Amino acid sequence: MPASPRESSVKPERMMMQMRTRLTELTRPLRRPAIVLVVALMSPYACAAGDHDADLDMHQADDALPIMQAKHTDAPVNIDGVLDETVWQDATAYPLALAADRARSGATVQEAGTVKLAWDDENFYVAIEFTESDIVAEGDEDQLPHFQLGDLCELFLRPQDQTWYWELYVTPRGKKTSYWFPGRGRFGLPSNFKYDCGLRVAAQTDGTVNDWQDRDTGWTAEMAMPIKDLTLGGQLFEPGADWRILVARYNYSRYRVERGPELTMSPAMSATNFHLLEDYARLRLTR
Ligand SMILES: [Ca+2]
Ligand SMILES: [Ca+2]
Repeated sequence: MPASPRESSVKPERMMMQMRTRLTELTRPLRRPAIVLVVALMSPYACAAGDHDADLDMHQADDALPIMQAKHTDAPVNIDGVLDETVWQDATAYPLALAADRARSGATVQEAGTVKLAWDDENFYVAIEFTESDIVAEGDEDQLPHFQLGDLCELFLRPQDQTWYWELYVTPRGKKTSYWFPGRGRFGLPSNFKYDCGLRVAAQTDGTVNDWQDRDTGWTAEMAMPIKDLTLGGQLFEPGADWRILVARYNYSRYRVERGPELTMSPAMSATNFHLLEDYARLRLTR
């Protein structure tokens, strides 16, 4: 458990701005309708219902949650944003989706993306591949509220038996941000945004960053979160450990008709609120 976050370069005015935005998100109703079950049954996610893994202490309420699998790798993962490692070729590609309430109203994903997961004895890894018409990344430092500054991949992780969770970013320019919340009820406090850890990220872009006049193709990225940071509170990070995960995307684009960025996620949530912890997928670590 990160008890003494190191100081970071977060600017107070930006911190306040992001706090207001995030608090607005949190005031949305927390709910978990049956639509989650429908999402859970869609490929490629496995579903906890019917799963008989004795290592997993399943709660009845978790049975409808999708599962996202991360396979162990013995080969090095080079965090360069290039997804040429064998582990990525073998990993399940989880598609980004809209939240279920938006999908029900007829909205469709404008620009597709996929998420892949892996782990080794040192790190938990995420690889993303996002189709992009307009790559935007106006933040040029780490530890900024990049969701207000451009395109973004956000990784959320939490141990099921605890209240705390992580929010970790990678931008198309390879910038990173690390937030840590002791619990949803302490969300928005300045200390949440001063968290520092060993997160490493890298990205590759196919297109021109911050040039709205042309049309871009996409970006890829890799994230490596040290397991020692995730397990400071005493949780295990190994097969059978009960962790929850969400990978989400902000996608700003000149070509988007609707106002503001497109928000997509894996797994699909019941509503577009990345702090709906109850909607996160169950992370299955396998060897
Ligand atoms: Ca790589
Ligand atoms: Ca974009």
